[in-house]
Amino acid sequence: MEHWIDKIEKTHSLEELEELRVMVFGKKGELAKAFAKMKSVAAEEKPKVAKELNLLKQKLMEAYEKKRAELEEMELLKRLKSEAIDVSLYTPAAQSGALHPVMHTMDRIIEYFTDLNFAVETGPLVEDEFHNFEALNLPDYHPARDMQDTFYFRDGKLLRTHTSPVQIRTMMRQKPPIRMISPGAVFRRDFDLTHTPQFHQVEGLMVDEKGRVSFANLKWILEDFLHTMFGDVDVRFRPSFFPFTEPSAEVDISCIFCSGKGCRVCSHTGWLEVLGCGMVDPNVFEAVGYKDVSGYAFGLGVERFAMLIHKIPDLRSLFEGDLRLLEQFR
Ligand code: 2NM
Repeated sequence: MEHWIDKIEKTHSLEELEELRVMVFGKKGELAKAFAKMKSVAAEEKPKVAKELNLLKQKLMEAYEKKRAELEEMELLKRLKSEAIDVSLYTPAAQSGALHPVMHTMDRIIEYFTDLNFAVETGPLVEDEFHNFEALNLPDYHPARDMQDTFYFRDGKLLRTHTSPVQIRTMMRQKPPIRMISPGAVFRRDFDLTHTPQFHQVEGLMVDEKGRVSFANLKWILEDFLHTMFGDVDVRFRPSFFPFTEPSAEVDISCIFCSGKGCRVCSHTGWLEVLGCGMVDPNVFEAVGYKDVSGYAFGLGVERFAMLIHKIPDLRSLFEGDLRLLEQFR
């Protein structure tokens, strides 16, 4: 029986050890057989034989446990060694993506205004006529509400044609003062060389007690904004019309392609139109239940900004998904 201890001690793997365990300690194993033989031992010998046998069993168990711990430790070390990763190994850099130039431009615009404590508000893309049109002083006979320009659903809902409904929702939810921008996707039934049915806008709104927000404030912030975005350009405000602002203006910068001398991009005018703005029309404030306030609002198209900033000549190249365009913005 003693030779089993020797066998256990000379084992080299956990599998071998398991085989030995069954042979020695199993139901029909060596120990079981030895204990069975006790029956034929003379009565006066029994205590002595039993004692020896139990001692042997204990030694075998100890040898087994010791060997098992040893082999498990070895297996673990072997596994750690084989699974180790050499972090100094060279691998080619993983292909990294990048923001689409439109989203990168959007982020820059948002950053300018959040730095001035404007809140960023968002709203649903599927809107109703009240938030998209009526509250914005666009009566139902207004051409902008035509099926030709707006994507309508059968239930009368529509895809928002601008982000202004977010201003309406924000004003109806909060009291003045309001200082917010609404970046996001908008939709119009317009698809040609210079228009896509989906594009992106950032609009802004500032409202406070009557007399505290002026056209001069609007002029200052938009001039500062355009200098931040386009550098050292001339800025001019041209009187214009929007249903939701009075007075209204469109804002031009001197052409960044020809420095205002006149070229194909600026139709030989020397100017590029980049923004619309104005003082919020009293009818809009009435629609949202605001009294004795004044405010300015403005809106811009992000795709146009992206094209001007990066001098991308063709709108379509922004949406074709051509990696040669996108790789330039990594
Ligand atoms: C523009 C131009 C001028 C505008 C107005 C409003 C609101 F909801 F406050 F009345 N939001 N945005 C606005 C004004 C937008 O985009 C060319």
